[in-house]
Amino acid sequence: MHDDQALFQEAADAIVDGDITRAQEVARMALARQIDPMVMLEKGFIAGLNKVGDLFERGELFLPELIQCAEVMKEVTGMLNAAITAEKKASAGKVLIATVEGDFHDIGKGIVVSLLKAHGFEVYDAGRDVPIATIIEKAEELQVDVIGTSALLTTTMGAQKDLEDELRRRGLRDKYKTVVGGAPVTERWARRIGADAYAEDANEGVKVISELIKSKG
Ligand code: B12
Repeated sequence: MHDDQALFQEAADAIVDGDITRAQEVARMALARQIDPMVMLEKGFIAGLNKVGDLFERGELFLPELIQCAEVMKEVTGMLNAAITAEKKASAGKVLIATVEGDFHDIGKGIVVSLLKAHGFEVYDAGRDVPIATIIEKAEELQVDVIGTSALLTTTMGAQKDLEDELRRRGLRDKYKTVVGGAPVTERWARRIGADAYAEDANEGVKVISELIKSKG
């Protein structure tokens, strides 16, 4: 709808401007209009954050501004994630999600966690900057079906490979299904390191994790 388009644009602009008041207002409007929170995130706020990333990469925006934009983004994803989690169903499987060690990016991970919960998965969010040993200990403690990791930096993606190697070394590789995600991560990377799956975004994440759990039997 035309009005929704205008709201998506306002959402993106509020993120680029790092304007918390405007962003909260837009998020509240979206909730009141009952726009699907995932659509609002993807077409509005995430579009804005991607623009912020591009400006930062081109040197047109600096770290303090990037941090400000990210804080505004965290605030609105919190508001919209709460709306995503509203519908609860029976357990569809247990999933552990973490951002790997050295990596503080957790906005995307948070969206994946919320959408999985909304689809009835039992999700344990291990947080960000999580060492591999902690990921494995938590997976063992909670007896999860799937371990999902997020990496947003080319310098931290290697931890996803280290996780595969460490699971194998401990004789645990066949016990868990693994899925990897994050902006620099690709299907090819997943295959190369021996992960079971890759997902480009939260929607695809829910789909592939459902398939992985089915294939576990
Ligand atoms: C916001 C942001 C920050 C924030 C993070 C705040 C937070 N709490 O998350 C702050 C300001 C802290 C930050 C810091 C840094 N950042 Co930064 N950041 C970004 C930015 C702009 C957006 C990331 C984001 O949240 N995107 C929106 C979410 C929704 O998308 P997403 O994370 O990709 O997640 C989706 C999918 O990937 C997928 N997914 C993600 N994980 C998983 C996991 C699973 C299991 C599944 C199934 C799916 C899945 O689903 C998600 C939802 O659809 C990106 C640019 C970009 N376009 O990616 C740079 C970017 C990632 N940052 C970058 C850099 C360089 C840094 C710093 C090193 C800057 C510095 N000089 O200090 C630091 C590093 C800090 C650290 N050690 O981690 C670079 C990385 C370059 C590289 N090649 O590695 C980027 C690409 C910017 C750029 N173009 O230069 N950053």
